[in-house]
Amino acid sequence: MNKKVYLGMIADIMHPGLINIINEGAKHGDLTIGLFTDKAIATHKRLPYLTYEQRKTVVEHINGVAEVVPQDEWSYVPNLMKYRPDYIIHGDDWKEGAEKYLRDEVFEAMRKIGGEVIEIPYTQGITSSGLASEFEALGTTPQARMKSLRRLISAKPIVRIMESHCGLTGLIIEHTKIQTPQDETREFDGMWASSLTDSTSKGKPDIEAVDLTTRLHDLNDSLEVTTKPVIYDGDTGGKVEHFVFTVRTLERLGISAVIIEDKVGLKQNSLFGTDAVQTQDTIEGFCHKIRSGKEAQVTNDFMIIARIESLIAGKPVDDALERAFAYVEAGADGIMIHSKNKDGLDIKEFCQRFRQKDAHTPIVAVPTTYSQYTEEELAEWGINIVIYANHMLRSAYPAMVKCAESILEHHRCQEASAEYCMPIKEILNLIPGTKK
Ligand code: SPV
Ligand code: MG
Repeated sequence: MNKKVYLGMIADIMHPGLINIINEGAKHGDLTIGLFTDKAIATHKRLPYLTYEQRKTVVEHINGVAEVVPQDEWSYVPNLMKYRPDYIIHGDDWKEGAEKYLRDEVFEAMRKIGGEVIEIPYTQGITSSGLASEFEALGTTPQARMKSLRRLISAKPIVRIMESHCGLTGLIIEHTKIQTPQDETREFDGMWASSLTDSTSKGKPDIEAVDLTTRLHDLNDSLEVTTKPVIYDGDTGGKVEHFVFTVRTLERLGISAVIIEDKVGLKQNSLFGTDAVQTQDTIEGFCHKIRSGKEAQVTNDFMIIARIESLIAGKPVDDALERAFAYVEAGADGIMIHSKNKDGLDIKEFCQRFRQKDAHTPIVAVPTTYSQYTEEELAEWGINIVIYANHMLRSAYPAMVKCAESILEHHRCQEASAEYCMPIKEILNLIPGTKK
């Protein structure tokens, strides 16, 4: 019987280095490719450009590949224990740095099953991550961007969304990354086009006074310089007759989802809670809006998420649940439950009771007031998307005010520059292409 060889790969962008390792692996026996699933990748890197099925189609047609199996964890160990290969093959680039612990685990697992680790010299001059950043620089298409939110929801325990209100905040969300000791690259998954920050950055109140055309004009600045998905804050969605046009416009631009709230009349920001008049729509009225929106959309990828304002309006969790089930029945692709309570217990109760009856419909939460909970805790309650709804603007504004006050106080900008400003050199180099 032929020996069994295992090779784990993501195989998003094929290049000669990967073909080289496949050829080397096949020399030792029947080569099984452990193809990383979106779920395995999502906690460590950005999702690949191609879906699992697309990557599988490519890989299974490469000479020397006997079989393709899913690798559902970042660690190789579960699959090694399951398939018990005689050999695992890997590039020798994992001897140092963040992947070293993966290598140690693999040696230990192969020792247990009586197999061997083959390390081959890494192909110089070309890497998947190098190609991926070149790919990223090329940008995206509306369709690829739109689809990516659904992929992220199914791949990740919780999808992390940050508010963006201009091209610069878009860039921050696109590129800010931290590396954890567990070799995990943590970054934001996408952007929230907030009505509050879109209005505030124009010096206008958050009462649907800034019209759709104006907001989309500004959103285009973020779309120009990013590839990540966008969730659009659609306020009340306006009149049903208008909402159907909004859906198509957002879809055409490659926005992944619109969230509309079940309020009628003059919309006031939810965080006023019962200090403002918050009139909720009837269940029938809002279901009609959802249904009309779903009928209007062209693709299967776009999502209409129903936002429930019961807790904001001082009503009980029971009211929110009754609405949630009705909205899902009407076709909503997700539920956003909002509250301004500080303890978050109403949200937790809602999620747990909702999940008893509905295991799959994505739940979105905006923990502006109950910010003490970590993403892991929110995911535990059953939440799929967390939105940090206003943090880019709220962090920038106090810094700008301090800078302005400092100049007034000192009659010059030396102190302000030193304390509140980034160095000139940094701003000149911030945007690629500034210097020709
Ligand atoms: C927004 O960001 O505009 C929202 C969330 O709708 S909240 O401000 O909490 O209502
Ligand atoms: Mg809003």
